[in-house]
Amino acid sequence: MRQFYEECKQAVIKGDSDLAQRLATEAIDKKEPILDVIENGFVKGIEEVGRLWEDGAFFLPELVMGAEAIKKALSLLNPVLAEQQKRNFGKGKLVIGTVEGDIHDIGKTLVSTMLSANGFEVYDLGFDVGVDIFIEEASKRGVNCIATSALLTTTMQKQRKIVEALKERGIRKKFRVIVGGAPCSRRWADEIGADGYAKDAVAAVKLIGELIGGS
Ligand code: B12
Repeated sequence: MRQFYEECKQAVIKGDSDLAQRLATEAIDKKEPILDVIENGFVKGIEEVGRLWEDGAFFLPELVMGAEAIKKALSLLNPVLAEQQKRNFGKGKLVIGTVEGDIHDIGKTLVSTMLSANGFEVYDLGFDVGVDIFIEEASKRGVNCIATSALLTTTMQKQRKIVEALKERGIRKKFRVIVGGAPCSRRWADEIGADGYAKDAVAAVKLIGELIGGS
């Protein structure tokens, strides 16, 4: 791994927000490919924090500090990422959010940024978004897709609830429903009757482009 990416990774593992911000600024100044810096540097750091936490080597404060550090870096990098990735092949409109009970929003925001950069009209509803809010906002905004993020095995059940609620209201066919987040999979999407799953932000742009890009 490039030394610079390693430094970005370590800044997140150490939970050092100042260092993460300095490295993000350096990446911008040096016109680094921002998606690579995010995925090969900062995201590798938060994944390692997650592993250390799972192993019992880290406790909640370290998890929170790691999350703070990557969020600080991304607050600087996301706008530049949007500029670097700017393309205009998307025509679709969508709402995106992290499901109710779940406050993990780092990956969701990355997906949202990439979709906006690729020309989609994105309404980011934030995190801890209730089933009814997803459906009300999607109807109100006239979107063709509801994209949902879930990072917990408990909260991913809300993705099923969204599909069920759309069916109950007789409006399932109006929207493509996409699922994402670490515990999700193609199999999970099939099981709950969603229209698609993507493993990361790049795959999400491709998938959503295929599903609603031409509409
Ligand atoms: C950072 C983090 C936190 C931060 C979140 C900060 C924030 N604002 O997001 C904080 C510290 C707050 C946190 C809290 C908790 N966390 Co946490 N957290 C993580 C951690 C380490 C990283 C998540 C992350 O940001 N990854 C980086 C991003 C870029 O990746 P991503 O989210 O997966 O997103 C990518 C893809 O999944 C995809 N994607 C994401 N969303 C979408 C949506 C669509 C539509 C598509 C197509 C694609 C897509 O594209 C993204 C970009 O590539 C994970 C471990 C892990 N490896 O996932 C644990 C993890 C998710 N957390 C966990 C837990 C248990 C918790 C807590 C319950 C801990 C506690 N006891 O309080 C709380 C829950 C709070 C809540 N109610 O939500 C567990 C979940 C276990 C489980 N089986 O459910 C994990 C897996 C850690 C572990 N190994 O045990 N956490």
